[in-house]
Amino acid sequence: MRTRLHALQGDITTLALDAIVNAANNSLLGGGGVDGAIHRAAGPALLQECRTLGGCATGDARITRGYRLPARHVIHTVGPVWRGGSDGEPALLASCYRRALELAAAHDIATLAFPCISTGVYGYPGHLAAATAVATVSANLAEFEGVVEVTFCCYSRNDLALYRALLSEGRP
Ligand code: AR6
Repeated sequence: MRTRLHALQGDITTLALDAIVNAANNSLLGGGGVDGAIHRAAGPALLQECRTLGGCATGDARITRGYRLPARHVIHTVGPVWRGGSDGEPALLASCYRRALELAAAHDIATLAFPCISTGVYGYPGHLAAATAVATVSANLAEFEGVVEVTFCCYSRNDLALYRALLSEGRP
């Protein structure tokens, strides 16, 4: 079977896919990191649409158009703040990936890229977050046949190495 999971290093705002995922906060009204980069690249109409959504719970996701981005849609999800790992963080992070895939499938999105959710300002250790990301997407992809290709878009070389190792371990 064709591999449906990939990792690359780069700026997620440059990817011309059906959707990119944003690591947002509960307000969905923008912020720093990848959220700031996505809002800058999409232009002010993205913020206008986000204002109509009424925020988003941690572990949940919302979808908007992509506006000036090369991606057609943005799926905004809110990762957990890392508080040591025993405050439900792994389940909440897994829920971000799962909910984003559900929304993608519901909107006929075939190609989708994730950033390393929660691993910046929110402090989630990169290796733990990568393991949860790969395990969750791998476990759920069979259910969403329309989602043909998932890209893990790593900003750092270190994250790319983590994902490459996890993805090649999963191959026969
Ligand atoms: N493309 C891909 N990945 C990126 C980019 C980019 N252009 N820019 C940063 N990253 P963060 P969080 C990576 O802090 O930890 C915001 O203020 C970055 O290297 O963006 O979920 C929100 O509004 C890291 O690996 O998100 C929230 O308040 C990853 O994206 C809060 O930060 C996530 O880092 C969310 O924190």
